[in-house]
Amino acid sequence: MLNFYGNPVSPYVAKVHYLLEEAGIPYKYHEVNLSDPRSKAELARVNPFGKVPAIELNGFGLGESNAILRYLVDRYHANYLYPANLEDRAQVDMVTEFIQAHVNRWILPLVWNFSAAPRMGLVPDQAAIAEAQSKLPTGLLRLEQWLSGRTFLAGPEFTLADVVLLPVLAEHKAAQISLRDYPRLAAWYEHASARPAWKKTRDNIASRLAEYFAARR
Ligand SMILES: N[C@@H](CCC(=O)N[C@@H](CS)C(=O)NCC(=O)O)C(=O)O
Repeated sequence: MLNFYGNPVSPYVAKVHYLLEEAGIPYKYHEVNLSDPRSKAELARVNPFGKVPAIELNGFGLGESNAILRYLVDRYHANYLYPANLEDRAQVDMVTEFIQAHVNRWILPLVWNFSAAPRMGLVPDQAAIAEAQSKLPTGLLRLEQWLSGRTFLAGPEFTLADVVLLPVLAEHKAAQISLRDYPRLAAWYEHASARPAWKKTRDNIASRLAEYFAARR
């Protein structure tokens, strides 16, 4: 059985969580308390970089969300998400890396500072908010342009590139981002978020988050 180490506050964890549901991979979830040294020591045995998400399968430990996603689709033969043809695969990788570096990278601090931190009684970092708000529109605009004539992010079918964006863009309201100026992206989001595996993941994360914040107030 695959062991999956996560924390409900992390959108990086949500990416792996969603892939597991999307591809129908059975797993056992372990919640990591990131402020407990014992919980982090256990995590470090699986991911030497000490971060969530992490997975362990038959003694093999792995961290870094995108590396985990690629490993899981290959290991569990979820081939529909990651084409075998080298050029098609490279396009999925290109879009995935762009999303990570120029979109998800900036949505994360907004979610944290506008939503998670206040719910945990922490003071939001205004400089991080300002930086993310200045950088994110360029990334969103490039994706908006890229989506011209496309239904999915990298090719004619739903792929890993879509998996990487969906759980993070799903936080756009928490991040105080309006999709009004990005109609193609809004249409993509509407379409992608109707997937049954995403609805299941979203509900699961919402209930874990509610418990998480209740325990910290
Ligand atoms: N690049 C990593 C980022 C993972 C990451 O930053 N995880 C955070 C939670 S969102 C974490 O584990 N923080 C705890 C720590 O750094 O001690 C990925 O894509 O998985």
